[in-house]
Amino acid sequence: ILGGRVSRRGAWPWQCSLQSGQSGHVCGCVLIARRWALTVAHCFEGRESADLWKVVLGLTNLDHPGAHSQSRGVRSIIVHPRYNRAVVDYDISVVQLDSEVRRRPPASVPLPSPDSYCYITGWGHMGNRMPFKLQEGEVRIISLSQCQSYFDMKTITARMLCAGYEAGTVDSCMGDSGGPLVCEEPDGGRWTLFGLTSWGSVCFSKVLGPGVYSNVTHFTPWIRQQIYIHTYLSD
Ligand code: 4AZ
Repeated sequence: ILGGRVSRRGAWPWQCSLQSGQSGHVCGCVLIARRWALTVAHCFEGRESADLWKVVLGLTNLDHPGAHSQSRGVRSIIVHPRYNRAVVDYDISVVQLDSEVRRRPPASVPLPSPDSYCYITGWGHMGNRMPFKLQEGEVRIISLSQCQSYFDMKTITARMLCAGYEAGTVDSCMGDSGGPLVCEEPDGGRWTLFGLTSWGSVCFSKVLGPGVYSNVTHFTPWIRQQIYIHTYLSD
């Protein structure tokens, strides 16, 4: 996250870190049920085997997991069958944990409201350094047509969502991928998951465009279907 600030411990309880044995933190992820998390498909490129991965929850400081953190193995990785690496379309995957976590996920019945307060969170690049402490940044949803106007070479599809901050001062960056874009209802009500950090031309630019997120609302039926299939129809 660029232009954000350090988050308070426990402020974003659904945020998880997707880690591989060799490299540690690779991507962000979001808990959506006690055994299920979402992330983006591109995190698994070239390493789709579940046993390479673990999911760590309740983390603030990557360097000091602490007593609040919980780690789970991955039972299955379900990459969207239409994921297209070249154009970063359908950039989403569902991750089944090997056992339940002791933490409640956010509400995930997305109903966008233009004046919601939205936040991105993650341990991604800050421009001059990688943080150990989870960062948060406030962003606004940008319309698809306005977003498309920044990108000549890429098409903004209905599977995407763009978000940024007026002068391009807050953005996601490398290492934030797969993490959440959540919005709070204007009256200070529930938090809803709208996006997963996916791509952008660069980090932090008012000229080259805002960050692009996978549009979770678009994928809700597919996510529910995968959870159903893997919960009730597989061994
Ligand atoms: C990345 O490389 C990345 N500013 C993530 C988000 C954005 C750009 C790049 C959006 O993971």
